[in-house]
Amino acid sequence: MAESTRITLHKGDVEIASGIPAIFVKSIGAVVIADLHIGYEWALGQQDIHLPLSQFPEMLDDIKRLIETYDPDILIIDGDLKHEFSKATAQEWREVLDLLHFLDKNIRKTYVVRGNHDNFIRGFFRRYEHVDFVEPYLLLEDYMFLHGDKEILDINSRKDEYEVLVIGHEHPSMIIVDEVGARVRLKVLMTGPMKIGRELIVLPAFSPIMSGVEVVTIRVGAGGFALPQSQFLSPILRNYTEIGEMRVIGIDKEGGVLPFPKIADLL
Ligand SMILES: [Mn+2]
Repeated sequence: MAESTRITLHKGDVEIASGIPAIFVKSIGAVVIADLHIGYEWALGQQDIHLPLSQFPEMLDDIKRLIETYDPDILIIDGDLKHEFSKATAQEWREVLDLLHFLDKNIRKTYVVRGNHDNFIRGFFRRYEHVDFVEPYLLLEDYMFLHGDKEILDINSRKDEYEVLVIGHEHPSMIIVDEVGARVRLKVLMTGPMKIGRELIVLPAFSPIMSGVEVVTIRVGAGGFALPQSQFLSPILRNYTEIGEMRVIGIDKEGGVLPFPKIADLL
């Protein structure tokens, strides 16, 4: 993993971990990740796309590295802990249980915020003392953590209770094409103002095999283009932001943390 400049957001309270798609929120001692999609390989397998390896060991290693780096009191999984499971295989359920067991033993408190893929798992959480399942969002200090697949009234009606909304769901990524046509894909975190006077942070997918939505494409020396506002997955990005005003920050295991200007200035 590359060492790189640490980028901070929200008056220095949010730090971006070098190379791992996660943030650390200092005021609440929390590492925040989103979109693990455990079991995605098996869903692909149903469509006869067979990946050689499970993504799970890499995600567990990344979580261990985040714990070593930040020694967090809290881990927040901001939705889509798992993907869609067929009932045929037990492997994906085992991975979910292995992860929850590990978190229960190693972190004082884990919150799993419900994502649109997190069906049929509520019952699992009863067996863990230090892991809670919350829906539809979690409010802690200056922050609201919400998965982001749905717009909810509380974003507006409770806006005096938070300053920063943190979502996942979008899996943002960026494509850079150089003069000879080489393409690089980077996961990106998006951040910028919301029309209701709050800040938004959109986390990239924690899953190493989720390629992501191409939010912006930059052709070196020839300008770039952005996904039209109406084509974003999350209604929060579609309805509460001006996409051009959002900034993207690349997060890459080899490249580290790579800040870019706001999208309007990249085009
Ligand atoms: Mn989702």
